[in-house]
Amino acid sequence: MTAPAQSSATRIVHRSCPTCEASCGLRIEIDPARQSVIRIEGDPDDARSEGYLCPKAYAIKEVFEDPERLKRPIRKRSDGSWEEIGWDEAFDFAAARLGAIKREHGANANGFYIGNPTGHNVGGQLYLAPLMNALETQRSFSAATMDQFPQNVALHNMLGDSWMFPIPDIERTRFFVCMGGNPLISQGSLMSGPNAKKHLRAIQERGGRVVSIDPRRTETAEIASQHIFIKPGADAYFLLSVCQVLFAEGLVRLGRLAAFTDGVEQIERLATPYTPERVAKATGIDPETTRQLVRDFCASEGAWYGRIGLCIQEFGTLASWLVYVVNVLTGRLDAEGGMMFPRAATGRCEAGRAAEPFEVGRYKTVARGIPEIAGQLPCGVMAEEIEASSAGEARMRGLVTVMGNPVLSSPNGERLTAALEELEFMVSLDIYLNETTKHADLILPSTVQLEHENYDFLFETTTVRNFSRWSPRLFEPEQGMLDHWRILCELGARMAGVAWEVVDDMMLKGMLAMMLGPDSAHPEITPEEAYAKLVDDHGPMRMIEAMIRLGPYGDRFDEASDGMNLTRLRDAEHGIELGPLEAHRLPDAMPFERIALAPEYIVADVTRLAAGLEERSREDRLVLVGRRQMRNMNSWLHNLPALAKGPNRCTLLINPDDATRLGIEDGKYVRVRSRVAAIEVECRVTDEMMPGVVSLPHGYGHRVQGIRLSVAQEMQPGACSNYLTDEAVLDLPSGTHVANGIPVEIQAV
Ligand SMILES: Nc1nc2c(c(=O)[nH]1)N[C@H]1C(S)=C(S)[C@@H](COP(=O)(O)OP(=O)(O)OC[C@H]3O[C@@H](n4cnc5c(=O)[nH]c(N)nc54)[C@H](O)[C@@H]3O)O[C@H]1N2
Ligand SMILES: Nc1nc2c(c(=O)[nH]1)N[C@H]1C(S)=C(S)[C@@H](COP(=O)(O)OP(=O)(O)OC[C@H]3O[C@@H](n4cnc5c(=O)[nH]c(N)nc54)[C@H](O)[C@@H]3O)O[C@H]1N2
Ligand code: SF4
Ligand SMILES: [Mo]
Repeated sequence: MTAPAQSSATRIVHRSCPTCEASCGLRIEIDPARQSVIRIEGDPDDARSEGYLCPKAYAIKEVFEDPERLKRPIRKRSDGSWEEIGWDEAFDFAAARLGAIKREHGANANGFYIGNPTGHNVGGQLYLAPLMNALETQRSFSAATMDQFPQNVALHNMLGDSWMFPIPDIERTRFFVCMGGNPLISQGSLMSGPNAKKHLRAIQERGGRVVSIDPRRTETAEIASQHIFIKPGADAYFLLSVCQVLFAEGLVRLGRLAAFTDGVEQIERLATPYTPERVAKATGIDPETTRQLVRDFCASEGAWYGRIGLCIQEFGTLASWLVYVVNVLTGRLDAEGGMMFPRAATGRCEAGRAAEPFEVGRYKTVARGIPEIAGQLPCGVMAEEIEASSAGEARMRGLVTVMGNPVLSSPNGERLTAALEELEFMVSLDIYLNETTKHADLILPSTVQLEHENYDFLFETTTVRNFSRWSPRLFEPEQGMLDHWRILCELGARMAGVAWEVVDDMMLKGMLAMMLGPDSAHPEITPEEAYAKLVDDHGPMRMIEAMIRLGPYGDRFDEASDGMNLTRLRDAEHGIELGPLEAHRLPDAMPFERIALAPEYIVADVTRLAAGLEERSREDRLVLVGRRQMRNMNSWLHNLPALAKGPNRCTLLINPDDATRLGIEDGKYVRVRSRVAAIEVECRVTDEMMPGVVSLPHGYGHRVQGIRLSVAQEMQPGACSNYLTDEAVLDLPSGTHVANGIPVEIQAV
């Protein structure tokens, strides 16, 4: 492979792209003297991405160059304008205000919201702890309750670890069923792997099949061997009918899983009434299609995968759980070509972990009495928890948002917009003055991707191929800029009244004490010896170093061994390739001794499902689902010209029959109304939509005053689909919101 020409003043550096889960390898040409990026290409030597990249790869350059991104803390003046202040003053201000609220009204008078990019930044993720410890609040919100939380709940109850995701063995499978996901666009979620199109095509090229089950004929469905329309929210009915067919036709084969799985008979009892005929009206799927799909799946090795379309819906936990049940009943869990468990270099999926208790209802929301579930509250209740009219004296008065834009990404954004104004104090860790952070009293901006080092921490547990990757800092940040971890650590430390260095050391030493010592798996080294050997003085890479050296590929702090350590990791320009996923990791790698196929907590919700069948079979209301797009990442890439250019993308897709019935024309604007609000959007009439279902992307809605996103406002303002999302409707076992399957009315305007 010949490298492209390069001038002598420039340098080629490699790092991974932190924008989406795929974590593609990038080859970046920079001019160090000018601190500028000249070119971004896919890294052909990255074993996972092999040179692939998508248009969003340019986000790291464009965010870095964006003149509107914030570089210094800004504080709101009493007239609503903003002034830059120093870090010292900013930290003191935030700590004093949050501290005062805590003292006067109790810890729960503060709350926090954690947004998606936190998962893409190792420092952000690891240093949430000091802030949370200082706040001590039960009001903990995050994007998880608009995302994968039903899957967490299912896995917690089945395997004993909510973050132990089985990942489709996309590189080897011969039959891939994809429900409620569009990997061609998302690049695979909880199936993190670059170039989904290549992988799906390869399945077909080796004689296998790809089946998409989705209310929209998505980009993935377009290249699939088969696409089946399903009515939104009906997946649990459909999956129970899949189980019914498996039992009725004698196709249940647990294989080696049988030795450590409980609850098979109970699943059979639950599934028996749900014949494909009985659920056909509710799902919109012809019974013979279901039967044939089940037979075909069983005839070949395969992986049955479900993603966000199955999560943010009325029966999110049941649907997510049943996907895993189908994989177990067919012996595809933990098997080659099926769904397997990655082996993270940081060792988070190894034998010997204790199961975390699954706790529910230790506390409840004030306004509606919604129980906490494993420490989470639904993010869409933030507004009612803030409003004096709903939560009274026990209301939330202080809020910290960390890399999140809940006004656009969580339910009933208009209500949240108004509620945020009622807060006594709000501080946002964010790089933009946007729809959410404009309500803050203080914004704390961090360095951006090219200005800090990173480690792909979360996605080594969700990858389609084992890898470990560190990414270097390419440019020195301007003086006075801080990394995420420093900001979070220092904010927590100031609230606790200690120096951030002390908090940083305490965290690390606490971790080492848990991992090492006489009774641990590593009696050969003491926590003190390990501490002395760590390369960095501060920051997240110390914790990563400890995890890696004690992890499955690590050097156990023995420099003579050829195992992984931080120096070797940092020297590996293209990341460290750790091979394909391995089968037969269960039961050792899960905290439970046996798979609980029918956990009581989840099975209890089948009653709610059963009660809804008749109504679902009858109804013919129009419902709204979401849609991801190649050049978006949730709400935050619209201010980047390279990604925002082109025609309006915030369009409502509607089936021609529905359009004719409602008198709607292609290209015209329509008003979409839900129980909570109405918005106006441009309409596209297309038979890619299932009749009765319309689709709108989320993350738009930049036409508001007081934000600094002029490119987004000019090029892709759109309207906010989550203004329509009803915060009152929940998937009960997980407290996750229903953003897919929202009943709407549509009118031409
Ligand atoms: N209707 C509907 N709603 C959805 C979804 C859906 O499918 N349909 N999907 C849901 C899902 S899966 C998710 S994950 C959520 C996302 O929900 P959120 O995480 O709340 O929203 P984002 O748009 O990702 O907001 C990211 C924020 O982080 C800031 N940011 C980005 N990069 C950096 C950085 O490097 N440093 C700092 N300090 N800040 C940064 C951005 O400015 C922005 O404010 O949306 C959810 N909402
Ligand atoms: N380009 C791009 N990539 C992204 C993101 C992005 O915003 N843009 N966001 C990232 C994030 S945060 C996440 S969580 C992942 C999500 O990754 P995916 O899960 O692949 O997300 P979507 O593309 O939203 O796919 C959801 C699909 O579910 C379908 N659907 C809706 N309701 C139902 C239903 O009731 N049943 C069924 N069976 N299907 C339904 C929708 O039509 C849609 O095709 O993507 C990540 N990658
Ligand atoms: S697919 Fe994701 S990780 Fe790969 S270049 Fe695009 S945004 Fe970056
Ligand atoms: Mo997400």
